[in-house]
Amino acid sequence: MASVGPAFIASYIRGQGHDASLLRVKPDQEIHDIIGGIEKESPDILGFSLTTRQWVRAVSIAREIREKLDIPIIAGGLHPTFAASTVLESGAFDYVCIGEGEEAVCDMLACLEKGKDVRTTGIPNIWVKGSGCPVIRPPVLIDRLPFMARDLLDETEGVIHISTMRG
Ligand code: B12
Repeated sequence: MASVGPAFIASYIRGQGHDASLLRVKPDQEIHDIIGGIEKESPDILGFSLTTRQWVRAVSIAREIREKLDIPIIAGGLHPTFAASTVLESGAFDYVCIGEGEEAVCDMLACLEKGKDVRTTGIPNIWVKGSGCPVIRPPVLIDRLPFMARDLLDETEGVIHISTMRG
């Protein structure tokens, strides 16, 4: 399944001068292999894109990553949107993105880049562990968004993506 949400975020943040890469975790992938893949990219921040059925495994992977790597982790996608406080209470994630992530992630990266505290800055859609629910942005105007970064999706066959809903 193509990771449409992350590919849209990647395209948007690349347009603002950031780098982005995608690590697709396979169903039977060992934790040391996952961590090796992260170390290879050496990111400043790690994001998990999650639906509810991915949650149980994702939280255990995030906990193992925390033990081995000192890196902030943000969770986004449908499950963190529907169950933000549960995701933060798990202790495995520093931030949750509620709803659409393009502008929220970009604002967050700008904040971290300036060495500012995301909690006190108050970024709409970004819930920081231990603080209150953030202000939620109105849906983005999709015509203003660049199309998703298809190079991340590792598609080997001709594929056409059609998304009939978002936001
Ligand atoms: C298209 C779609 C599908 C397509 C997926 C095609 C594909 N290539 O991905 C198909 C038809 C295959 C499908 C299948 C299923 N789907 Co579906 N699907 C959708 C739908 C309609 C749109 C998803 C989408 O692409 N949106 C567009 C992108 C751009 O938005 P997005 O993914 O939400 O990402 C944004 C934000 O969430 C956020 N974000 C996402 N990831 C991250 C990560 C980080 C770090 C951050 C900061 C932010 C962030 O930023 C993104 C950009 O703004 C949603 C409903 C909806 N309106 O969201 C249901 C939905 C996601 N599906 C759902 C379900 C249940 C399923 C199935 C399990 C159904 C089934 N029983 O088989 C399967 C699972 C398939 C799988 N292998 O995972 C549920 C998930 C519920 C939940 N709590 O998790 C939803 C929400 C529908 C519903 N209301 O029940 N689905």
